[in-house]
Amino acid sequence: MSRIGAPQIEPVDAAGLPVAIIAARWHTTIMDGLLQGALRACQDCAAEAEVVRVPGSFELPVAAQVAASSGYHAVVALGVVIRGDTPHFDYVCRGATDQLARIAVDTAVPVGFGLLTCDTEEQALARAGLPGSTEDKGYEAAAAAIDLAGTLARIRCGGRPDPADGKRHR
Ligand code: DLZ
Repeated sequence: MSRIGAPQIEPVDAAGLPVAIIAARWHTTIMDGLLQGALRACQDCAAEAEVVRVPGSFELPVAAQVAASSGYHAVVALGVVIRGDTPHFDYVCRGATDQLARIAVDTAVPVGFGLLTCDTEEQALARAGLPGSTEDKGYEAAAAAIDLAGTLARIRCGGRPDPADGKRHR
C-alpha cells in the first residue's frame, strides 16, 4: 500500500490508558524498531503500556484476544513476516490478519495492526522506525489503537457526561 492520503498523526491525551503491546519474536532487529515505536507512541499519549512477547506472528491473535478480554482498553499487535519459498507466508499472514480484525470487532477493543507482511527484509526495515527507515509502523499502530479507544469511549457515552469523571467527552 502507498502512503498517499495518510493523515498526520496527532498524539491524543490518554493518560493512564492501559495498553497491551503484543510483540512477536521473529526478525529481532525489525521487531526492536516496531516495539520502540509503539512504546514511544504510548509515551506521547501518556498511556500505560505493558509488553507481552509471543513466539511468532501466528501467536499474535490468541494473546490479543486474551488481552482484549482482560481489561486493556487498547491492544497493539506487532510482528514481521517475510515471504519465503513456500505458501507458509500466506497462511501465517492471513491467519493473523483475519483473526486480529475479528478480535477487535468481537471485543470492541481497538487492535492496532502493526504486522509487517513484506516480500523482502529491506521492505520491512524501511517500515520499522529504525535509523534510515522511511516509516514507523509500530508508532502508527499504537497511536491508531489509542486514538480509537478514545473515540469508542465517546461513542459509548452517547454525548452524555462520562460517569467515571463527570466530564463530557470531547
Ligand atoms: C514458522 C515461521 C516462519 C517460517 N516465518 C515467520 C516469520 O517470518 N515471522 C513470524 O513472526 N513468524 C514466523 N514463523 C513462526 C510462526 O509465526 C509460528 O510462531 C510458528 O509456526 C509456531 O506456531
